[in-house]
Amino acid sequence: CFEGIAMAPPDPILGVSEAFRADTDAKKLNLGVGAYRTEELQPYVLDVVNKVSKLYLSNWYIAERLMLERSENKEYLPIEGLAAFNKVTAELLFGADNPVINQQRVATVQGLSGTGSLRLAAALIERYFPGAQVMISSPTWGNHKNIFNDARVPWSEYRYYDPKTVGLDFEGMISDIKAAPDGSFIVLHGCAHNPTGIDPTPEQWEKIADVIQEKNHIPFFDVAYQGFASGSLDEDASSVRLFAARGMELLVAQSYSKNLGLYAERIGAINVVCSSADAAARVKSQLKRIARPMYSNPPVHGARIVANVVGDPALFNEWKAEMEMMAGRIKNVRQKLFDSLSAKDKSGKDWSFILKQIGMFSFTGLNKTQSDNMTNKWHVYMTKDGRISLAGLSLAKCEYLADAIMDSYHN
Ligand code: PLP
Ligand code: TYF
Repeated sequence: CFEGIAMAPPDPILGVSEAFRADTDAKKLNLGVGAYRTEELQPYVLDVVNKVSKLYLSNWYIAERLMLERSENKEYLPIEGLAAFNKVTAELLFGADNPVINQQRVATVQGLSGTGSLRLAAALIERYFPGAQVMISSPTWGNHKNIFNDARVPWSEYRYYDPKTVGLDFEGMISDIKAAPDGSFIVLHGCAHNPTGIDPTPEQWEKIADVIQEKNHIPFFDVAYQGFASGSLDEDASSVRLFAARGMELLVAQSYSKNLGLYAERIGAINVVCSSADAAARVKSQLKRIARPMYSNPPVHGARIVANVVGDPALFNEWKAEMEMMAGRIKNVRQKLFDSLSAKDKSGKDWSFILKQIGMFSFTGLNKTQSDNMTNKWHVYMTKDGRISLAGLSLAKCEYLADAIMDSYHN
């Protein structure tokens, strides 16, 4: 009975890593998936995570003793997740003194990282806002479409990227959000837009909030890079806080994959800001009802790591320093790539858009044929939309990458 099932296509991002692994050339470079690497291009476990995880992982009897001291065991978590995690995650996002927190207007439920949290929110939309339109940016992280498709939530796109300037099509964005039916859900990347690396300016965020408010739309933030974009947790949350300060209802999915390097732990949350504490309690009860038949309750390990890092002032400061270090390394690589491209390109092309982009990714403006040349001739693995992950690049490889881009771009 399974004979009739066709082969599914590979994921356009994760599939790039498979192709990379199969390449035997020593020069190969994986700029496909957005995952942080060191200057030596090795995966990085944050020191703070090592410190906290060692309580559970390293030495069996020390771990056992510490867990007993902390009364930590492997019992099921409640459906909504670890209370200490849910508290700190909402506070990190909004700021501990934010009125939405003090007034208990946020329904926070631990999710299976950013993806699982988005999926819970999509199910909430499907159940309680039947027929509502979700608007996503063109382009966006490819999984957004899969998530809304599988949740049977209709979506359409608003203009975002302008290929002429390799910048933001702000007029297009505003007019498409205006044209959406009243009460649509507008998916916004809180910071470090994936895949373009292009974020609105603070003034543009205000105008976006104006239009969303005028139209009674509901902002739906995807925050996968808090602290990782600018190096500051507060600065990267400023878009979300701007909307919350206007008293708007909104949704925010959070992920700790990138900023704490907890990719495989699947730790994140969905936060729904409501207009009253009473509504927040009801929304939370419904989110739990959605989670229950999907996966029953979330895993505990990542939640404990986040709660312990944020709950300990020394570890929290250490985390912030490590995030700044990671964000700083990416900024240095960005600068070096720009310098190398500008020095090599005799055509007078302006590459400064690379410096204006923020976060892990850079949209190079390379088309599919050019991206294919990058991979086939230069062994540089990247997604076909022209995105490169600067987190997978070292200073030492910038010259090589610039040569590859020059060859692909001008030939
Ligand atoms: N949303 C965006 C825009 C992303 O780039 C990612 C990937 O990092 C995610 C959500 C969710 O990733 P995860 O499920 O690993 O938290
Ligand atoms: O865009 C990226 O590269 C990251 C990682 O299905 C990722 O967000 C990519 C694809 C995917 C899950 C995570």
